[in-house]
Amino acid sequence: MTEGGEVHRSGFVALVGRPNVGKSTLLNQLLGQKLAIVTPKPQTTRGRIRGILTLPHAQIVFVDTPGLHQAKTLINRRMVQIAEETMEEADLILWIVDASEGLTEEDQALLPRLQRFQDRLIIALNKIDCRKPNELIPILAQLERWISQVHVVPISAREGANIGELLRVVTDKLPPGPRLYDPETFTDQTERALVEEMIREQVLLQTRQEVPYAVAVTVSSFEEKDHVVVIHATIHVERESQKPILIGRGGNKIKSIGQAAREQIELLLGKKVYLELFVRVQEDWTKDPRRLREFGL
Ligand SMILES: Nc1nc2c(ncn2[C@@H]2O[C@H](COP(=O)(O)OP(=O)(O)OP(=O)(O)O)[C@@H](O)[C@H]2O)c(=O)[nH]1
Ligand SMILES: [Mg+2]
Repeated sequence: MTEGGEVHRSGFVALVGRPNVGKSTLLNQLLGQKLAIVTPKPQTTRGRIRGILTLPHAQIVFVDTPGLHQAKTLINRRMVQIAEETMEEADLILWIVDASEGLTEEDQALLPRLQRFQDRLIIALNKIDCRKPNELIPILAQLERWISQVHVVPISAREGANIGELLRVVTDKLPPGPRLYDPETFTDQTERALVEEMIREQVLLQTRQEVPYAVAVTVSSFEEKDHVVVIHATIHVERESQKPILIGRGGNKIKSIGQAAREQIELLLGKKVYLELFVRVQEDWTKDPRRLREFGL
C-alpha cells in the first residue's frame, strides 16, 4: 500500500516493435532523459536498455529493445533474440507501431509472436503528430481486426503527447508488488556504456550505407580529473576499406564525429570532456560470436 492507500504496483515493461517506430524516443520521453540513442536509421538500438520510473504508487521498469525484423546476419539474429528474450521475461509488452508509415507487412509478421502475449499486451500508436486525427481511424480499425480487446494509446513520443495516458494504462495493468530498485536508480546503463552509445550515435548520423552497421564502440579509458573527464575510445570497423571512410579526408570525418559526440557527453556528465577517438579494424566482427559478446551482444 502507498501512503494514499492505493496498491503499489511494479514490473517490467518491454518496448517492442519493428525498427524505427520510436521505441528509444519513447524510453527517453518516459524517463525525461536521454538513455537510448535515437537516429532516423533502422536498427539503431542493439541491446537492452532499462529505464526505471519511480512514481508514488508504482515503479515501472521500461526495457528498450532492438527492432524486431527478419534477421539474416549473426549480429541481427542476436539483436532480435535480445528483443524476444526481453518479451518473454516482461510483465507487460508495449507494442509500438508507427502512425506516420501506417501498419506494414513487417508489423503484420509480428502478430503470431504478439498474440501469445495478448493478455499482457498494450499498443502505443506513435508519431500521431504526423497525422490528422481522422487519419488514425483506419489504423485503429486494422489493429482491432488484428488483435481485438487490446488497449491502444495514440501518442507522440517525440512531442510527449498523451504520455500521461499511456502511463496510466500501463500502471493499471501492472501486478501489485514492491519497488524493485532504489528510487534514485533510473537506469542499468553505466556512464561508460552511455558514452559508447553516444559515439556510435554520431557514427550512425554521419556515415552512410553499410558503415553505420559495421561499427562498434568501446571506451578504453575514462579518467575523471578536476575540471575535465579524459576519455579514450575505439571505433571498431569490420573491414580495412571502412577505416578511411570513418577517418575522412584530412581526418575531417572523425573530427566531426568526435566533436558532436563530445558535446553530447558533456551534457550527460555535466563536465568538460576531452575525447580521443581511435579507429581499429576488427576483421568481420559482426559474424564472430566471441567478438559480439565482447561488444555486449
Ligand atoms: N514525427 C515523429 N517522429 C518520431 C517520433 N518518435 C520517434 N520519431 C523519430 O523516428 C526515428 C526513429 O526513432 P527511434 O526512437 O530511434 O526508433 P526505434 O524504434 O528505437 O528504432 P531502432 O532502435 O532502430 O529499432 C527518429 O528519427 C525519431 O526522431 C514521434 O512521435 N513523432
Ligand atoms: Mg531504438
